[in-house]
Amino acid sequence: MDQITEILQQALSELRSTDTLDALKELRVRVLGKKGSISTLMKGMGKLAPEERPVFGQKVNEARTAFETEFEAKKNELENAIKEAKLASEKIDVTLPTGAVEKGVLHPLTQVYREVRDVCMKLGFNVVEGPEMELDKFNFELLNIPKEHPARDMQDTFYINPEIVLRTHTSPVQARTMLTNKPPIRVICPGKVYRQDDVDATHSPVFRQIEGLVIDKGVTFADLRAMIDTILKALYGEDTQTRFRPGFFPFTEPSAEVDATCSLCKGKGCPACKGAGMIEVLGCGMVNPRVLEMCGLDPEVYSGYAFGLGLDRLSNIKYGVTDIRLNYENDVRFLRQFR
Ligand code: 2NM
Repeated sequence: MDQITEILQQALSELRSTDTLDALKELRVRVLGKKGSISTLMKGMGKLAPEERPVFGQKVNEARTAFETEFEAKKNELENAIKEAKLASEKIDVTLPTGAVEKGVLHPLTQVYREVRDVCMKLGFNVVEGPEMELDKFNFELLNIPKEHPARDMQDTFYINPEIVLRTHTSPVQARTMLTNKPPIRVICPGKVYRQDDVDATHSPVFRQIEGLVIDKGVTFADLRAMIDTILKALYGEDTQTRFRPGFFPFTEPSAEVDATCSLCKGKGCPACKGAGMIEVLGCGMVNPRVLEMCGLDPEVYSGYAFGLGLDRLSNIKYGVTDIRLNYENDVRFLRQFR
């Protein structure tokens, strides 16, 4: 009986001075394992008188339970200490200053798009989008671009099949809008358009456009002039002047090409405007009555204007960029400059 107490006290004292999980496991084997001190006690039971055995057995079991209870407590204590140490070592001070993080910038075409969109939306325009694969009917037919028009040539237009093209402008979105909405209509249609052009400094087979359309009773060329003036002043500065020259588009009559004061030299003349001080920025006109009629609107009741602008051209003029390809190459050295 004394031996049991002694062995238990010995085991418990070792347990209390153990400070690693490995040493703890090793101690457990030495005490409770097959050849452990407590197991060995049980083996010695045969030497006792039969009437002594139950008392002895019970005492050994109590010793085992006492050891196991303290063992579990010690194991928890060590595991918790390890966890605490790990948490302490992984602690992050979120208030410490960091190294400088470089922020991304909006692509110049996105910036110019948003500027034009915002000024139009303030004036009551809605943004409408449409499919990039478009029916010939919407891309050409309803816009008064007849079958023999050069724009329809395979050389200029990407055909998916004889009836479906990659849209060559966003005007088909406006034809769809006229067919499905009653005036007053005030929309801008932004998006990608496609033309079979060889890539060079001023041409890309895919580029971005915004077209605007206003239809109502009594809309005049003066309204168009005011609108174009407002957009170009918002984009290039309040001191920007505009000049309307006669032009031709099948879907507008009369049509105009618009020059703006060169934003780089403020009209003095520079390489960007070839010394002229003004530079062509967009096309526009009064919607051709034939287009109104084909799109389901009575030209005796309604009139309207439309304009179309290329975002690449507008952006390159604004920032003095001389090659359209830079807009599509995503060279960070180019993009970083639009902060
Ligand atoms: C331009 C120039 C002039 C235009 C016309 C239309 C529509 F659908 F109303 F007929 N949409 N866009 C238009 C007019 C586009 O781009 C240089």
